[in-house]
Amino acid sequence: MQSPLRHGKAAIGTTLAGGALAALSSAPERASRLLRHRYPTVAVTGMTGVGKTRLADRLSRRASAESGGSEGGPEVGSAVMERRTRRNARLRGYRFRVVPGENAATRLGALDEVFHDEPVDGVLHVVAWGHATPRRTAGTTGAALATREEQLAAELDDWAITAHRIASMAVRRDRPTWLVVAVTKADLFPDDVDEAVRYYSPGSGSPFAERLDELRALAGGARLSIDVLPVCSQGGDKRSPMPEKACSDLLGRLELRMAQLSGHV
Ligand SMILES: Nc1nc2c(ncn2[C@@H]2O[C@H](COP(=O)(O)OP(=O)(O)OP(=O)(O)O)[C@@H](O)[C@H]2O)c(=O)[nH]1
Ligand SMILES: [Mg+2]
Repeated sequence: MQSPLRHGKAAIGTTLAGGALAALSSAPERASRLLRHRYPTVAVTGMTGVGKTRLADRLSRRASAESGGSEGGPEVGSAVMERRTRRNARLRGYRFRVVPGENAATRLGALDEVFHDEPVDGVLHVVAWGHATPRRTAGTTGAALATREEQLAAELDDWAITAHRIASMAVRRDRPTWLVVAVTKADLFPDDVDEAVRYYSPGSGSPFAERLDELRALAGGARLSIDVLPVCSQGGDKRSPMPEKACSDLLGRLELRMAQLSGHV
């Protein structure tokens, strides 16, 4: 027969072990909450050739391969999801997840990952007003050609898919999601930047805006914030209408807005 004393000791031992175990198992959760707070995850989406890899590389201060994405080439683009981390001096930043464009076999899995399996905190959807670099389907040869109208139509198809994913992620969670539409390659249409921004803005009546309005209605205004900002990842020389300095300024505005949305400032 056990003495009451021994019984009591055993009970204390169990409680202590239980407490230590609980502390151990909640530590990773606390760490991941802190990580999310300081380094929110950002999905970078958009059609192939639009400039996602370039922009994510600029935002994370990473040198890009001369043309095309770091992992892909100028003709086929990225093959897999790219991960980039931006750290600032105050131990804050972002974890970018660049979803490859529609010519990558891994695209659907990457979309599932960022919008379902490990839902991101914010979305940077990249568009280029029909100036996406035409890319041939992986595994085929010959130059890819596409008119601006065709690229705008392809961009719209891509946006319909992504907007749907954003809506279903936003309605499933209790905290708000942010979306920034980055209108990149502004150096290619320096005189039409305002018009391009209008095309992508909520309520402007364009086909893109109609889908954006639908998304907002589906997700609910309080659950989803939407910004539209022009940007460029590479500027021209000093005398060009969009020199490097102007591009850096636009990038700075985008970074400031992302910092506000993430509670970094
Ligand atoms: N002029 C100009 N060209 C750009 C800009 N950003 C990207 N590009 C060019 O556009 C092409 C496509 O850019 P990427 O960043 O590789 O495009 P992506 O969206 O990652 O494409 P996928 O990986 O296929 O999905 C590259 O040749 C870039 O050099 C920009 O701001 N201005
Ligand atoms: Mg890419």
